[in-house]
Amino acid sequence: MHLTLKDKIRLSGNVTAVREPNRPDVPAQADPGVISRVSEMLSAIEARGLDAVREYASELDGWTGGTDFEITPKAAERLVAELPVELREALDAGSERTGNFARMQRDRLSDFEAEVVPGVHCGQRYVPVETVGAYLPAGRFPLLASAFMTVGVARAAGVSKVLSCTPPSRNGQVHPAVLYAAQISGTERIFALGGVQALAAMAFGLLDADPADMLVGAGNAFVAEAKRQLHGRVGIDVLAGPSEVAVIADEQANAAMVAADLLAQAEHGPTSPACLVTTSARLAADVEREIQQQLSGLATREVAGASWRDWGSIYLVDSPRTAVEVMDLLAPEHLEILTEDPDYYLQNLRNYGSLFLGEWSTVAYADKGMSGTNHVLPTGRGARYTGGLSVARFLKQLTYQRATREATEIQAGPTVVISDFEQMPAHRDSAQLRLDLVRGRRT
Ligand code: HSO
Ligand code: ZN
Repeated sequence: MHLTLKDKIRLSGNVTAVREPNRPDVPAQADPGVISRVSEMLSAIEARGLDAVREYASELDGWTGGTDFEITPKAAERLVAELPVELREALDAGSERTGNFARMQRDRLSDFEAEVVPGVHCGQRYVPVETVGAYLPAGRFPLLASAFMTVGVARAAGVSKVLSCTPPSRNGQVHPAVLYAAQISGTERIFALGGVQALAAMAFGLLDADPADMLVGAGNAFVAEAKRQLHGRVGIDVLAGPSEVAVIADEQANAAMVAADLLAQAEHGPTSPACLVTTSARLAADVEREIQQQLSGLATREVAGASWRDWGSIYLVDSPRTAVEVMDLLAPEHLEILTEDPDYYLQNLRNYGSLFLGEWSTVAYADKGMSGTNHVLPTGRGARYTGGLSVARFLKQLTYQRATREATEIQAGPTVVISDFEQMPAHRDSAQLRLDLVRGRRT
């Protein structure tokens, strides 16, 4: 996340780069090798079905079983029993909170019918998608709360069938905590299947379950590319790149807090951008120092350190207004406001995935499901045109209309005129027929 020259020209105030990434922004397009590999895999799976799925699973995940990837209820019970009670309780809390917020959002999406011109009624209904396939990653970090955000929110929307896939570990089982999180979120079935082969199997209906109408859940670059290529054929949530964080902080912010929150997202992977925008030169220097200090004690310092070194940025701005302009250009996935008047930012910012107001809100809470908002959010400036995953994504906003005989004049006349102009006689006829009937020229 950094400001290009073009961005800087668009700003009305002054900005000074205290530190800029030494790498360019992550390209929006996947690399051509990934694109062609994914397309090859999807074609092979579509042509050869489960046999191809099994071959990829054994090549990529060391799968030694057959073509039945489902975790049986018995195996699931055994795996879940291994988990510490404390972890289960924490997951229960996150799942419940995320579900509650999603249900509150659901209750605020309303169906309606209204008379738009005399005799013509239009309406909208929210209808849930029927079958959702959730991908639950278990790579470097299992990101347990992802099940709440995908499976759980789909359920809150009223989706009746949710199946989940998560990559198998070397013994052919799945991560017990991922399994538990998926179960409490309301998945019906869970399969030990990872990556592109998992998404393809769900989309093509190869898993002895209905084909998924929609695929959700984050994963690596291959998973994101598979969703991109399947999009249209199925619905998707968002195309997520590396996790990002940005912070707006002023003179009074706690530098240790700012540093900790920047590092929390830098920890995700060696290409996770973190950006501080501040009105205080002193704070900028303090945060840089704090980051180096905290890094030295961090078990994930290699990843987080690489991220900060290559993708970290700090900008000094002349005013809160410039800070808003900068952030609206960067459109970060997560944005924390550690300033005196956070509400100023709530009222003025337009582009972010999720906003964290004041020092007692932090991204880590939301990441683990503790605030209740969804953590599946747009990255790579995607927040310019979309919000994140929410209950609304699983609900199709459907419309309908009904008209009275008396409303024929209102609709048919102009339809005839437009159809004639477009030279579409069949359209004209369907309007004219009704007009003739109403005018008694035809019976
Ligand atoms: N920051 C990630 C979500 C997450 N992090 C879950 C940790 N656990 C993407 O928003
Ligand atoms: Zn995170």
